[in-house]
This record gives sequence, C-alpha cells and structure tokens, in this order.
Amino acid sequence: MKSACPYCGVGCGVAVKGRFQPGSLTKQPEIVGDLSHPANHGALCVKGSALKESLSIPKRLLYPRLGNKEVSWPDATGYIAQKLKETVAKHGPDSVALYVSGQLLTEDYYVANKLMKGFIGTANIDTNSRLCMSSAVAAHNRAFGEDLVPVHYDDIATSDLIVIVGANTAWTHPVLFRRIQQAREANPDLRLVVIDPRRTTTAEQADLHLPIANDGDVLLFNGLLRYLSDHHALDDEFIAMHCEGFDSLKAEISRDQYRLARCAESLGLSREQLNTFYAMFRDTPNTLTLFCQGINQSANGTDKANAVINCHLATGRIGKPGAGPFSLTGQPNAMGGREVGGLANQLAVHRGFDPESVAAVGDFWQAPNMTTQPGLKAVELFEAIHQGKIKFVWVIATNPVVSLPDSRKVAEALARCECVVVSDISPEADTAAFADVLLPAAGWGEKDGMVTNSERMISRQRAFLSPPGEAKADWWAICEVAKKMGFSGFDFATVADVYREYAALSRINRDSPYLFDISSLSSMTDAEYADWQPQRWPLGRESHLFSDGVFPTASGRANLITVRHREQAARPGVWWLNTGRQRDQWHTMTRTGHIARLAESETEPTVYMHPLSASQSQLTEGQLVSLGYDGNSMLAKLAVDEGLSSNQLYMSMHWAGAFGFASRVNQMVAPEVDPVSGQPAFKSAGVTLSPTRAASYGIWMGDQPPPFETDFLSFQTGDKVNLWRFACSTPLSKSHLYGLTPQALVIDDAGNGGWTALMTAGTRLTAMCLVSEQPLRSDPQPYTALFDKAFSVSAFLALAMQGQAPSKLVCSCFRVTDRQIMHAIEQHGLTSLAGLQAQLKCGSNCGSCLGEVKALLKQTQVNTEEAVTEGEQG
Ligand SMILES: Nc1nc2c(c(=O)[nH]1)N[C@H]1C(S)=C(S)[C@@H](COP(=O)(O)OP(=O)(O)OC[C@H]3O[C@@H](n4cnc5c(=O)[nH]c(N)nc54)[C@H](O)[C@@H]3O)O[C@H]1N2
Ligand SMILES: Nc1nc2c(c(=O)[nH]1)N[C@H]1C(S)=C(S)[C@@H](COP(=O)(O)OP(=O)(O)OC[C@H]3O[C@@H](n4cnc5c(=O)[nH]c(N)nc54)[C@H](O)[C@@H]3O)O[C@H]1N2
Ligand code: SF4
Ligand SMILES: [Mo]
Repeated sequence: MKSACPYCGVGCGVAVKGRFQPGSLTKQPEIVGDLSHPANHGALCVKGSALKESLSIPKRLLYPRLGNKEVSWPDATGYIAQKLKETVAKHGPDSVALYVSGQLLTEDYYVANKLMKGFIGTANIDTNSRLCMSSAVAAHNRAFGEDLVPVHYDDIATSDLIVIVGANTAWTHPVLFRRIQQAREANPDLRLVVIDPRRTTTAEQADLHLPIANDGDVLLFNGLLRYLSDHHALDDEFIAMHCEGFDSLKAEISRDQYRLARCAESLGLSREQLNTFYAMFRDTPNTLTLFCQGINQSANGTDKANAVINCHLATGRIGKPGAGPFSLTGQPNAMGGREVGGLANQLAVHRGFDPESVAAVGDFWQAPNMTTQPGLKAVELFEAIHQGKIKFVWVIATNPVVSLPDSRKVAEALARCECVVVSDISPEADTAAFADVLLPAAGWGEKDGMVTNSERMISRQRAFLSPPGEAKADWWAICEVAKKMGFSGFDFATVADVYREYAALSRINRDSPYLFDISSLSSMTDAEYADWQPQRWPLGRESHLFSDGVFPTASGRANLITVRHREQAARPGVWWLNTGRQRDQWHTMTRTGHIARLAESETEPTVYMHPLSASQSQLTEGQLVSLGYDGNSMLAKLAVDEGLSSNQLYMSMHWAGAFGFASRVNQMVAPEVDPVSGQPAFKSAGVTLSPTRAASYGIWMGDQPPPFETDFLSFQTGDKVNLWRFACSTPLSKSHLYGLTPQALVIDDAGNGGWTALMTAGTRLTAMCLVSEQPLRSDPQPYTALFDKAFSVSAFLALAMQGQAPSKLVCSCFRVTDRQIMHAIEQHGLTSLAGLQAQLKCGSNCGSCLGEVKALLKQTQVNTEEAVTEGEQG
C-alpha cells in the first residue's frame, strides 16, 4: 500500500509492505520509500526510515477524557458542543478559538475552517503554520497576488546555481538535499551557495557559504539587486511587461547602504565573498533560491522573502525550468492547509476577506454565520486567551505549550482558560496537561486523507492500521461537534465526501485571477479517491506557474515590493540565541523521542557556543549553564560549535515533555513577530547566559527515573536501558544513594574523583549511576551493554578501564559514531568513502550524514598529510 511520510514538506512517498497486525509492529511489514513517488523516487531520510518504529509510541491516548474521567465520544463531543454554544451565546463568536496544525490532513483542515468561519462565525482559527510559513504566504500574496510556489523539484536538475538561504536543508529536507547533491554530481557546472549565520552541515557542503549577520537578508538581496542594476543585468523587458513597483524599489536600492562595500561590512563578510556570490547570480540565468525558517521566522520575515522574490522577478527568473524563488514548506501538509485557508487571515481556496470572496464562500457553504473579518494570529490569539477574551480553545495536532514563543505565558493562558480541548495522539504532549477535554486522535497510518507538499504535489496518506482504543480521525471529531451544535453541512459519510466538497468549492476561482482550482476532482469516485496517484496542481499542466508572465493580481503583473534593511539596535549584555532543528528529531519529540537510534544524536538539552567565546567566558564544555530572559531562567548543558559566530548561541527547539522536562527553549524566546505576517522571530532571541554551579553531574541508567532530587534532568531513550542525565546543586553523596538503594555497589573512579553505583537484582544489573563533581566526559553508551546479560563487576571494570571517551553518533541508520569512523580509517588506512562504507555502511541508507562522514575522511587525510609533511621536514 502506498502512503506519504508524515514529517517534512518534501512529501516523500512510502510503500507499506506486508500486513500490519495491531500490537505486533515488530513483525514482517516494512515501510520503505516509494520508488514511483515523484517527490523521492524511493529515497527516505533517517526520520522516514524510522517510521515503523515511530508507530509504537509508548503511550497512546485511547479514550476521550473529560477531566480525569474516561467518557464516550458522544459525551465528549456533546460536552464540547454545549460549551461552544454557551460561550458564543454569552460572549459572542470571537470568544472561542481553534488552534490547528500543518500536520492535519486537508480534509481535517477543511471542516475545521468551515465550522469556524462559516458556522460559528469567527475567523479565530489559526494554525502552527503561522510559526512556520506565514511570512512566505504574506510575501507570495504581496508579490503574486496569491500564495503560490512556482518551482518544481525537477527544476533542481536543470538549475546551474542553487542558493539556499536560511535553511539547513541537509538536515531538514534531506531527500531534497540529496537530490541537489545528485544534480551536482551530474552537472559539474551547478554551484551551491548557502547563506546562513551558522556553518551548518548544509553550509559545509556548499561551494560558497556566506555566514551573514543575523537578519542581514534584506540587505544582502537588496545589495544584490543594486549590483545587478549597476551591471546591467536586470531583465528590463520582463520588468516593463510583467512587473509593477520597480521605480520605488530602484530608488530604495540606490541608497548608499546597498553599495557592495557597505553591504559586506554590515553583513560581516569580505568584499570578495559578497562579490563572488553577486557575480555568480549575475552570470547564471538558471538560478533557484530555496528559503525556509532563517527567512520566515524573523521580525522582518515577509520583507526578507520579498527581497528574494524581487531578485527573481527583476531578472525574469521565474516561471521557467531551473529558475525561481522556492519557499520550502515545513510540515507535510502546511501547503494543503494554506490552500484550504487554515490561517486566520485567509478564507478558503486562497481567498481573503474581500466582500466578493466572503459572499462566494458563504454561498457555497450556505453558511448561517459567515465571518467577514480576519481573526487573531497565533501569538495574539494566545495573548487573548491570557487576557480572558477568548474563553474556549480547541487545540488540534500541535503542542503550543512548547512551540510558541514565551511559552510560559502560553501555559499560563491555557491554565486560565475556561475550557481547553486538546486532540492528540499522545497523552504526554505538554499541552495535553492543560486539557479539560482530551480527544484521542487517529495518527499516521491509521487515517486517510490528502496532503500537498512544497511543490504543490497532492498525495494520499492511507490507513494501513486500525486506530487503537477509540481513537478517531480529527475530521470526524470536528464534524460530530458541528452536528451536535445543530449545524447542517457536516454530514459527511466518508473522508472522500469531504474532499469532493472542498474540490467543488475551488470552482469559485474558475473565472477569476486565482489559480487554485482543483474542482475537476469534485466528481472523483470513491475508487478514484482510494487509488489517487500523486499529482501536482494545476492539474494536468506540466508548464510552470507564471510561464506566460501573467500573475494572479488585478493587473496581471507581479509586484516588486520595496523593502528596506534596518540596522538592528545593539543588545548589550545579551547573547543572540538562534534556534532550530536537529537532524534526527521531529518538533516536540512526541513521535520521535522514543526511538533509541534517533535519540543518540543530541542526548540532552544543549546550548552551543563558539569555543573561543566559551573560553573567554571561562566556560567549559559539558558544564551546566543558565539562560535568562524576562526574569525567567532555564538550564542546559554547554557544548562548543566552531560554526557559530562569537555572539551567537544555538539551541534546538525539540526538548519538551518527558525528554527535556524544564528545559524548553521557547521559555527564552520573546513573542516578537513580523508586523505583516505575525510570524514569530524564533531565530533571534536575546538571552543572558551564566555558569551554574553544579556539585554533582551524573547519568542514571535504568527502567525507572533516578530516585533522588535533581536540579537538571533530561531523558534519553535507550534500546537496552534508558538514560537520565542530571545535575544537582548539592553534592549527591554515596551515603545518600545507599539510603535510597541499599543494594548498591559503589566503585570509586580514582581518575576524576567520581564514583559509579551499580544496582543489581540477582544476576541482573537493574540500574547504574555515574557521578562526578565535574561534567562527565565519558560515554555511557558502552555501559548499556551490561544490562543485556548476566552482570559481573569484572565486566564493568573492563569497560571502565578502557576509558569511554565521548563519541558522537554520525550515522543514525546504521548507528555509526565518529569514533568508529576514525578508528576504521586509521585501522584500515581508508581513504575513500566507498572503502569506509564497505566497512561500516555509514551514510549508505538515507545519506543525511554523508557531509559529516566526508568531513571526517577529509580531516584524517589532512592530519595524515600534516604528519607526512612534518615527517619530511623533520
Ligand atoms: N529533522 C527535522 N526536519 C524537519 C523538521 C524537524 O522538526 N526535524 N521540521 C520541519 C519543519 S515544520 C520546518 S518549518 C522545517 C525548517 O527547516 P529549516 O528552516 O531548514 O530549519 P531550521 O533549523 O529551523 O533553521 C534554518 C536555518 O536558519 C538559520 N538562520 C537563523 N537566522 C538567520 C538569518 O537571519 N538569516 C539566514 N539566512 N539564516 C538564518 C539557522 O542558523 C538555521 O540553520 O524543517 C522541517 N524538517
Ligand atoms: N524556538 C523555536 N520554536 C519553534 C520553531 C523554531 O524553529 N524554533 N519552529 C516552529 C515551527 S516552523 C513549527 S512547524 C512548530 C511545530 O510545533 P508543534 O506543532 O507544536 O510540534 P509537534 O510536535 O509537531 O506537535 C504536533 C502534535 O500533534 C500530535 N499529533 C500527531 N499526529 C496527530 C494527529 O494525527 N492528530 C492529532 N490531533 N494530533 C496529532 C503530536 O503528538 C504532537 O503533540 O514549532 C515552531 N516553534
Ligand atoms: S525528507 Fe524525510 S522527513 Fe521529509 S518527507 Fe522525506 S522521508 Fe519524510
Ligand atoms: Mo514548521
């Protein structure tokens, strides 16, 4: 059976082989890449390769809950409907809200939007796409008149210059990155430029990396436009025939700040670096510019995206094979959600709130309470909850207590809210703790529906498992509530019915400038829906959007938007905290945190800084530090990363729930948003950082958490035994541990003043605790093998004697560490990737780690060459 991966916006197809039996996921069936899917041609990244394991999450929500009681679905939906009606009757429709997700299927999204905007009569439905794509959406709307991505994945193969700006594609859209690497192999002229203030894995693999200052993007692209203009490299004819707004933009870029030399200085680049990029762009008509959260998640994210689009419009590099601005979508159905109008400021089928659109959509829905105004955007929406203006909120398929900025305040808002409903698959999602009503959702593999990926390819997710307990599809739950509220128009018998209605609605765009029209699918039969093969819309059209130079604006011309770079105010005493993703985790970890091989690449909440900054601040790797923002603090472990600039810190967004406990990074991120899109500036938080004295550092391994109080705690899933990393501000003493676990055997480690406690039952080791006054440098992983067999102290001592130097997981698919790679290279004198892969297989499955593997090979070669040269000299 064919389906689509539920993680990123690449939208890879998967093939499910064999039959799944509920409760026996370890048996035969396999989930592999779908060779016939146009997005991935069979490839999967490390997260996609772990989909089977992701299905067995430790705790599933199985029954609806009201307070602490399990209730039936009719009782739960009846209660929600009643609450909604009462609240609307008492306080008006704007006192209720839905907060949904780019991980919903199109049909879920459609009915949620219809219920709120047409029937309850409020546009207070926003989505986590606000945190993700809304700046790109706003920029597309401003430039093109409609939220459209004009690029196809196939363009990668015909491009000669790929610019990746504000994206760590090798980690976040790995299968697409692999396609880029394949194109580079096939076309030696294809160059890759990466623009990112961090030297990421993606940047390391580029021909040119521009480590620009934070939020320097508008300056960089306005500077590019200025350069192109000065070098007569603009497409005057395209501008004259197909664009508006050039005069104003031209006046802007004539300002002195956009001269190359000034740009380079402000961006922290050399003139040569900047000139190299500008000249490459000038000389390469087939240019693609890929962008993601380094652009979108910014206080000027919409301007940044328009600065990129301007350069493509002004050079006519749009609507053609191999050229165009390419906004990468984050979530699997962020694009589908934009199409149905899941954002509070969109209506449906790409329409806004102009009277004509409101009337057209309202007529189609036969809506009794059609809303005429945009609703509150995510950050404002939770602010309104905090202020008590919104008294009912239903959160579906997103975890805002972790993922919204200023997350403590979000938690406070939910705690105050009169009625909070949460639909999730996991009872352990942080937001679930605030629910008055918890609804068990059917998850990936258990439900059917459509998704649209980054290149507008519509694919089917298919059910191949029955949902556990009473979990139900989200669209069904929403329709049940709508029906119980007395609304007609939600009586869908199947999910295909929902899709057909949605497709039919898009017919209102037929004789309008809007291009989104999938109405030919409204007559799809059930069998056709079941057999749906991936298709890109506009359906049946191979040529690119805008290939005719016509844009869906009133004039038919695209808008060049005049955007201005503004120097940032200095933030003395404050570190710049950049946040984003790790290769092996998905968002708030509810679906990937329990997979041991994915948990190994970042094992605890970690804040990274440049090694020189660390030594200047007298900080050492592995020590506990405290970040501070707005009177709050948060603990994390310090690690060094040479890819960061001296004032920059980096932390991943993932740590949450039972993995990161108190260390959730968004407690440290101010709720600053882009004024146009409302998207939060997650990439430029300002924090203080100070060392925190820990008297004991340790790792507890066992089935149960450590039985003592800790001041810092994080959890890592292991496959032999689980690991808790901790730190205590008062020393953890041996006698204290004896008191708690009298059967402990304690062995001193004379080397570092630490000790190890071993807890046994019969011949089995049940728990082990490594403790030190200093940050632990040893790798606990080898010790986990002790839990696998009959225990002997000598086995422990043998491992301890070897000294377990820290190592880092490089290849998650085959679980190969950097130490193993270095060892293999040295042991066997390997010089090639093929030779290394013959030994260890690293990087031979999903390829996400190839950059790191190659870097290690190169590093050892450099070391060897140095040794040889030194030898020769000597
Ligand atoms: N492994 C993994 N993959 C994922 C996800 C996941 O959770 N895990 N989530 C998916 C989702 S929803 C999304 S939205 C995407 C996000 O995909 P990406 O946007 O590629 O990922 P991020 O790590 O958020 O950030 C991208 C980069 O922006 C850089 N950046 C920060 N500030 C600036 C700036 O001012 N200018 C520029 N040019 N760059 C800057 C950061 O250093 C970072 O490397 O990933 C998707 N894929
Ligand atoms: N600091 C910082 N914060 C960020 C970002 C950043 O880069 N830095 N990135 C932002 C971005 S781009 C994004 S997209 C967000 C993501 O943030 P969230 O959307 O909050 O993260 P997820 O963990 O994906 O949350 C999805 C939830 O839905 C549940 N779920 C899974 N499947 C289903 C289902 O079928 N139905 C239902 N009802 N529930 C389901 C999961 O268990 C989980 O609790 O984070 C944003 N926050
Ligand atoms: S790149 Fe990875 S996470 Fe993204 S859709 Fe493909 S397999 Fe899934
Ligand atoms: Mo996202």
